[in-house]
Formats: sequence, C-alpha cells, structure tokens
Amino acid sequence: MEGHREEYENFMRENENLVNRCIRRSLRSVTQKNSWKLVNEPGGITTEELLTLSRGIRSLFLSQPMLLELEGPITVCGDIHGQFDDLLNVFYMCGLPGTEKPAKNGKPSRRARYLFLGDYVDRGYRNLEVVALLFAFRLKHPDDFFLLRGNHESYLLNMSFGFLDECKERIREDKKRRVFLELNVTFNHLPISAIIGKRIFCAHGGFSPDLYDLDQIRSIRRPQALRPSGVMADILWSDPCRFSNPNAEFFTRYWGVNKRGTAVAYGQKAVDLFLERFGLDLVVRAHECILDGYLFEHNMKVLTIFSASYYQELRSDLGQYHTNRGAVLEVSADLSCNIKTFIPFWLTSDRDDISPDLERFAGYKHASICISELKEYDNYKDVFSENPLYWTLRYFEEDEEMGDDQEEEGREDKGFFED
Ligand SMILES: [Mn+2]
Repeated sequence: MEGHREEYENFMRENENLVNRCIRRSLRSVTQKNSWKLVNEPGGITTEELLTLSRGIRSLFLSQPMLLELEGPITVCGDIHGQFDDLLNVFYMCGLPGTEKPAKNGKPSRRARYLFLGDYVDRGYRNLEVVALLFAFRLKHPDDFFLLRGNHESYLLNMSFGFLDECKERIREDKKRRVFLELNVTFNHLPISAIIGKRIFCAHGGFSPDLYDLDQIRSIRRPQALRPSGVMADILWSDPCRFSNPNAEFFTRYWGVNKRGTAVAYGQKAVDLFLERFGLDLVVRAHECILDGYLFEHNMKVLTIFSASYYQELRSDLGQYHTNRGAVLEVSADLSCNIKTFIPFWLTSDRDDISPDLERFAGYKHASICISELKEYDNYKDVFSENPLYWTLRYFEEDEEMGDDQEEEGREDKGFFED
C-alpha cells in the first residue's frame, strides 16, 4: 500500500492543476449561466484529461483498503446516478469538500468530509461530469473524501443503463471505446465497504450470508470485476426483506430471495446477527429509491439513503420519474446521526444566486439501448464475452503492450466540442 501512496503523491505533484481546474470549473456551473457540462466542452476538461484523472486515482484506491475504516464527522451520500445537479446540491447544502462549514448553534465548525455509497453512473445524463468531479475531489482530499463501489460501477450494468450511451454520444469515435473501458477498469479498483467509528457499516447494498470474517472483504484483490454472486455481489446488490404478508415473514426472518433476481435479501434476524458478530450498531446503505430520501428498517438497524432527487428512470423521455426527495446522512464525531433531505435545484425558485437554466430535462436524450444497437458493439465482443475476472487483467496487458506508442497515436485531444 505504501508504494501506491507514493505513486498517488507523484501523480498529484504532476497533475494538481488539472484536479483544481476540474473542481473550479464544475463549481462555476452552479453560479454561471451556461452549462452543466464539464467534459469535452469549451473551458472544461478534455477526454484525455478525464482519462488522466481516471488512471491517477487507481493508485489512491489501491493505497487504501477494500474495507475503509473511517471516523466521524462525515457526510454519507447514496446513489447519484449521473444527476450532477444533485451532487452540487449536496455540496451546496453540506459544505464543499475540504472547506470549513459555518459554525451553527455555537458548535465549532468542521471541515466537510464525505463518503459516497456508489452508483455514480447510469440513468441520469451527466455521468461524465459526476465521475470527473468525484474523482477530482477524491484526489484532492485523499483522507476526507471517499468513494465506495455500487452495482452500477460495473460494465455489465453500465453498458445497458445509460453510461455507454453517454460515452457514445459525447466522445468522439476513436476515443469512446477507450473512455468507457478505462473508466470501468478504474471502477474495478473501488473499495466496497466502510466502517465509521467502528460502529456503522456502510456499503451500497448490504452484507452477505457468507460473510463471517471482515478479512474476507479486506482480502479481495483489486482490480476486481463484479461477479454475479459471492460476498462482493451480495454487498453491492442485496436489499432488506420487506413483508407484505405476515406468513412470509416466518420464512424470511433471516434471508430471503431478492426480487431483483441477484444476490440476497436480509431479514431482521440476519441484521441482528451481523451487527452482533462484528460489534456494530447500524447498517447504512443506498441502492433503492426512497420517497423521503431515507428509510429506517429492521428495528432501525438498517438505514437506506438515496441522494438522487426526482430520480429518473430510464423512461424519463415519457415523463416518468419519481418524485422523491434526496437525502444524506451526517454522522458527527460522536456518531450521532442527522439526516438532511433536499429537492432538485430546478424546483426551487428562491435562489437568485443560482443559474436560471438548470432545467434537468432540457437537452436530455433518452438513453435507450435496444438489441439491434448491440450489433454496433461487435468490436467489444472479445472483451465482453470473457469472464469479468479475466477481462480486467487482459485489458491491462493490452494497455501495457501498446505503451507509449498509444500515447503518441492519441495525439492532442481535439474532440468535437472543444475549442
Ligand atoms: Mn444500486
């Protein structure tokens, strides 16, 4: 891990300006009329610069464990799903990463720190902006800003739910394949869980019936593609059991079948045993859209947090979207928990300081993928037909073989949209 930290520090020495520019430009979009777009837009960052961030951040992920051990105070955020305005809304509400929050009620101020629970891409339409800004903050604040992996940080999902379409649409022909693949390689380096103050377990979906020792998480090697089953899949995919039928409860107090058809559903008994075994108090997870933005279940031992407000399903071109609030959880230094909820920027009318043209739906194109379109991806076949476990490794080998030549061939990135 030491060596990776050094790699990361070297990377930052060379690329600090890029990281700062990426953050500055993203935040400007809150107050300036113009654009929500950062990548491949005038004044923004180029495709190559996005890839530079994406490569640099891998050594930072590897320098820290697969199971992060964090302390409060820290703000925990759920799914973002490409809704860049929600991400900015969270920072607007809870403080910019690394900055001092204003003191309230006589309490001392503190630096805003964050833990995100995954699902950064798909569904929404500003995936590239979300990824770029999260990566930039992650690089800028390596010990105050953390990202976990969600089930959508996997090419098996994000080639079908919007991210690949966005890459296709916004990145020029000869680069889009590389961007999509390289970002997914980086996703394969993300840690999958965190424990705050030794008491609060955080992950995208939940935990696993096969998890009897936390070292099982720590020992998962990276880069790691997401497999369809196993401990890692359960942590990223599972949900709490819900009972509409009291008779069903009898059978699913421990573990049930997950309605998604993947991983498991955990009942209250399973939660009690899990928390007791590891001396924990609470599971905080994301993964499900909740009307109020948050939901306590299983005797308040499981908290779901969802941070994409008015969450768009894939069919939002038909005017279908949820009318949910977004929420975040603020955990204090003594582990007391405070939930904040919010509605989209574009529903608020009293913020004069915010750009008037924030309409989320303007310019949004329905990200559809149909079977016939898959034909276009024939050149991915060699990659996608493989077992995900080998895919990552092979991609790395290819990358190395190409080495410096590839950089030369790449030339200066002058995409369609750049000045
Ligand atoms: Mn999810």
